[in-house]
Amino acid sequence: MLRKLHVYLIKPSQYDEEGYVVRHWRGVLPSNTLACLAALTEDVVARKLLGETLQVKLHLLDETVDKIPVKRVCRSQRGGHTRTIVCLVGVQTNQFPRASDLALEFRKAGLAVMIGGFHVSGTLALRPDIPPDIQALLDAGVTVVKGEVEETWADLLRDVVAGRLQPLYDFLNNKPDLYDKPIPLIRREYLRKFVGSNFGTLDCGRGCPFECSFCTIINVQGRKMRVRSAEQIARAVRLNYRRHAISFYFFTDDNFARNKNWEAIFDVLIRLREEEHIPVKFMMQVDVLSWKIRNFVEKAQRAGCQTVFIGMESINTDNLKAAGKTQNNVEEYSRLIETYRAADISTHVGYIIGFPGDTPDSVQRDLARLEKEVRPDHVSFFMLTPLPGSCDHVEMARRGEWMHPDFNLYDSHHEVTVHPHLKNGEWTQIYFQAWRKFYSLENMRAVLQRSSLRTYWNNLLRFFWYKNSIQTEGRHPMMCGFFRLKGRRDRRPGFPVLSRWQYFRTRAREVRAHLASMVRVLLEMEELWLETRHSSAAEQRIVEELNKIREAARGRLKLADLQLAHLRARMQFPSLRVPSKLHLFWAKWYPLLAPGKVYTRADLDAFWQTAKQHWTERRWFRIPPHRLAFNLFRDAQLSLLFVINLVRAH
Ligand code: B12
Ligand code: SF4
Repeated sequence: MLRKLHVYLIKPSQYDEEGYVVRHWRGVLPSNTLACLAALTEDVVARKLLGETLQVKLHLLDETVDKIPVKRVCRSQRGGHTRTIVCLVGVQTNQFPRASDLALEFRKAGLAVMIGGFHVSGTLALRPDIPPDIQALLDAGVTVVKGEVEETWADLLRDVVAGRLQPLYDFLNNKPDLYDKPIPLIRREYLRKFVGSNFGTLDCGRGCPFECSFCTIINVQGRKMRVRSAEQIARAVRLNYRRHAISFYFFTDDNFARNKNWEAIFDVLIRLREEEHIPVKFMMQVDVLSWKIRNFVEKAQRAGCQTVFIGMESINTDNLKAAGKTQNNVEEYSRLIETYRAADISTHVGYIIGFPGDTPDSVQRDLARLEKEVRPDHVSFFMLTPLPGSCDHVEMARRGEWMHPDFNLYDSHHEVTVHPHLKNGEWTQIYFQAWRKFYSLENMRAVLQRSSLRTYWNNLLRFFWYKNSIQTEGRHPMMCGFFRLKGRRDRRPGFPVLSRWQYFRTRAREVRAHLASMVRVLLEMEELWLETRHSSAAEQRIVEELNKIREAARGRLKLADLQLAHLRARMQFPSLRVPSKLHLFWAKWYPLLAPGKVYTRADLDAFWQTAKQHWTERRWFRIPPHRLAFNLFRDAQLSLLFVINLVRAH
C-alpha cells in the first residue's frame, strides 16, 4: 500500500546560446504558476482528498534559481510504499525543449511525469493533430495536460496514487471558475532566492476580451473573464503580510482593467491600507483604455498601485490594425501616460518590433515618437514571435512560411521568422538599438527628472534591473535575474561537457567581465542618482536653516554652521543625525553645501580615466598617491551612500 507521495513541482528554465541551462544566483520575479499549483496541492492534502493516511510531501523547484537535483528526485521513489510524481509546470514555448529533456530523464528513471502550461495547451488548442515533439513525450509515457486544473487537480493526483494516469487530459473546454479557489501560496523559503523577499504574485482573474493576433492567452484562458473573490484576496494579502511580511504584489492578470471585480478588489486593498495600515503595493497589467474607466486610476493609486504595465505594442496605427489590436488609439497614448503619471503611478509599456509593415526607418521614427511624445517611464521591447497557440502561428503555418524549428528561441528576444523588410540581422540590430536608446543616460535622466518623489526610486530601481539585464546578462529583463550561474554538466544534449580545466578558465573570464560590467552599471546608476535626486523634506528643512544662518553670517559658512542647521532641523525630524565635522569636510559632494547644484561623479570618473591611462602607459609616478587615496575614499563613501539609499528604497 502507498504510504507516501512526493509531489515535485518543477518550473523549467531555458537553454542559452551555448546550451547551458539559464540559472541565476537571485531571481527577480517568482513564478505564479508554482504558487498556484502549490496552493491547489495543499488544499487537496488539507481536505484529505487522497485518503486519510497518505503522507504527501510537496517540493517546489524553480530552475531559474534552483539547480534541479535530478538524481535525488529519482531516488525519492522507493519500494512500493513511496511514489514520486514530477510535474513540469507553467512550461512556455521557450522552456519546452528543456522541459522535454528533463521529462525524458525522469521517465528513464521510471518516475511518473506530467507536463502542462501554455506551450502544450496553446499548441493543442489550435491544432487538430498532435505535433511530433508532443507525440514524442506521449510515446515516452509522459502525461500531457491541456488547460487549467483548479477543478481537477485532486482527480489528477488520485490517478497518480492509483497508478492510472492517462496519456492526455483535456480541460480546455472546461475552464474553472476561480471565484473561491485556493489563492496562490507564497513560500518564504522560495522567496529567499529572489532579490525582493517581500514580493508575491497573484492572479486576480484570467482571460481577456480582446483579439490580438499574436496573443495566446485568449486561445487558452478564453475571452470570458473569470475572477477571484475580493474578500479572499484581502484575506490572503493580510495573512501573507502578517506571516511573511509580503507587501508587494505582481497581479499577473493579463488585463486587470477588464477584471469585472476590479473595483471590489481595489476597495479591499484601500481598506487594508487605510484602516488596517498594511502597506500593500502592487503592479498590474492594463490596456490602453484603462485610464478612461471611471475611478480606475484614482482607486488604483489609493489601493497602492506602483506600476502599470501597458500593452501598447506599437505606436504605428497600421501595425496595430494588422495585429487586430484595434482598441489601441495612438492619439490618446500621451494622455494615458500623463493620467497615470499625475496619479504617481509609474508607466511601463510593452512594445513589439517586427510587425510586417515595420522598416528600419519606420521603427526609428516610431521609437523617437515613443520617447519624446508619449514619454513612458519604462519600455520592454519584444520581437514579434508566432507563439504556438496564437492566431499568427496558425496563419503562418497555413501559408507555409518558415518558422524556426527550435522552440528554445521563442522568447520574443530572437528572430524566429523571416521579416519582409528587416533582413540579414537588421531586425536583431534594431531591436537591441531600441533598448540602448531608451535606456540611454539621457533618456533615463529625463524620466527621473519628471518623476515625483513617490515614483523616483521605483523608476531608478527598474532602470538598474533593466540596464543590468541587457548590458551585463545580455538577456531580456523579464527572463533575467542577478548574476548568471552555469552548471558544467547542465548542458543541452548535443553540446559537449567541457573538461574541468577548460570550464573553470572560461568561467573565470566570464565572471571577471560580468563583475566589471555590473560595476559599470552601478556607477552609471550612481551618476544618475546624483544628477537627479530629490532632496527629502528633512534636507529641505536643513537648507532653510542654513540659509538663515548664511544670511546672519553674511554668506560665510563654517562646518559648525552646517552642524547647527542639522541640529535645528532635528527638532522637526528627530531621527536626523548630525554629521561630524570630519564627515562634512570629506563629503565634498554633500548636497547641502550648495543647494540646487547638480551633483555628478564626473570629476571622479575623469580622475580614474587619467589614472588608468598613466597606469597602462607605465607612468605610475604621474599618479599622485594622496589624490589616489582621497578619491578612493570619496568613491567608496559615495557608493556606500548610494547602495544604502537603494536598499532602503527597495
Ligand atoms: C505573469 C507572466 C509573466 C511574468 C512571470 C511572473 C511569474 N514568474 O509568474 C513575466 C513578466 C516575468 C513573464 C515573462 C515572460 N513571459 Co509571461 N506571462 C505571464 C502571464 C501574464 C501570467 C502567468 C500566470 O501566472 N498565469 C496563471 C497560471 C496559473 O496559469 P498557467 O501557467 O497557465 O498554469 C495553469 C495551467 O496551465 C495548468 N498548468 C500549468 N502547468 C501545469 C503542469 C501540470 C503538471 C498540470 C497538471 C497543470 C499545469 O495549471 C495552472 C492552473 O490552472 C502569462 C499569461 C497568462 N495569462 O497565463 C504570460 C505568458 C505565460 N508569458 C509568455 C511569454 C512569451 C513570456 C516571455 C517569454 C516574454 C518575454 N520575452 O518577456 C517571458 C518568459 C519568462 C520566463 N522565463 O518564464 C506567454 C507564453 C506563451 C508561450 N506559448 O510561450 C504568455 C502565455 C503570454 C503571452 N504573451 O501569450 N511572464
Ligand atoms: S489585450 Fe493583451 S491579453 Fe488581451 S488579447 Fe490583446 S495581447 Fe492578449
